[in-house]
Amino acid sequence: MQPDEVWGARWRACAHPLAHQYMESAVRKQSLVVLAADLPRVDDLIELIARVGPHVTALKTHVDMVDDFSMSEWGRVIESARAHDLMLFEDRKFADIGKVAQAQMGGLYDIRSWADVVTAHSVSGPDVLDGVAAAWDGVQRIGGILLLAQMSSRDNLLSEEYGSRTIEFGAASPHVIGYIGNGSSPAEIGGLRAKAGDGRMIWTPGVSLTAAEGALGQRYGHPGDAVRAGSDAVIVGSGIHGADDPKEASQSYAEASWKALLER
Ligand code: 6AU
Repeated sequence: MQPDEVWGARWRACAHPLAHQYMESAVRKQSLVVLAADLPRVDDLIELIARVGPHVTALKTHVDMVDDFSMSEWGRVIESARAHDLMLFEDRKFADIGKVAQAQMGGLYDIRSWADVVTAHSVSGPDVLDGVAAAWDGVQRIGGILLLAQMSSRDNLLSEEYGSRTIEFGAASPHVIGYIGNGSSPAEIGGLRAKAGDGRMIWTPGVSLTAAEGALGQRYGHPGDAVRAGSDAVIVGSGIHGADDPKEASQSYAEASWKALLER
């Protein structure tokens, strides 16, 4: 199967090379699953990648929650992700002025040197996007930004108007590959898709095959419903790393997401 047959207008309208890299990888693996690897130890991260790597397309990290972080230990995570053909996605949620976001891409974690994709909030205005991109530029790398247009957590403040303004920023920036949408609500995803058009992806956390609610206000919807409503990637954390058999769980999420893509 070729990516343009499977992805249709999304493949043709998304211009960013990393959007195509993601869509190709999803076709190779028959999976739209992004692993939210929210674990605090490098060895556990590497073990999880070894188990589920064949069934997921990207590794989403929160590098600042890793207890035993050092750049050399992190190198092992990067190496094992690359060995499993996973894009590296640091969910840093940059939200400061452009100059500070640029500096924060460096620092202790040196995110600019290894992340292919990062998240940003639009609350500070569009310059955060240029700050992040300037940091990648400084190390001669290209990366893509996902802007948070919606969130999955209950009572969040990202209103419909905020989402629309966020899409305006995203449409105007070549660095934005897509938006984070609320995976727990197919109606919200559908609304976001109508505004975002085919030229940007939507990646959705807040999905589970088994739970309707998570800890501390997290909400969940079915991954298949999210994809049918217009999501291009389902971000799954607890549903995989918290399962008795993470490999089997990753296969189930991959199947549900892939089947839904072929149906839409
Ligand atoms: O599947 P879970 O609930 O265990 O994990 C969900 C993951 C976490 C969150 O940091 C992230 O998805 N997330 C995000 C983003 C940007 O990925 C946005 C959001 O609104 N809700 C959310 O849970 O790693």
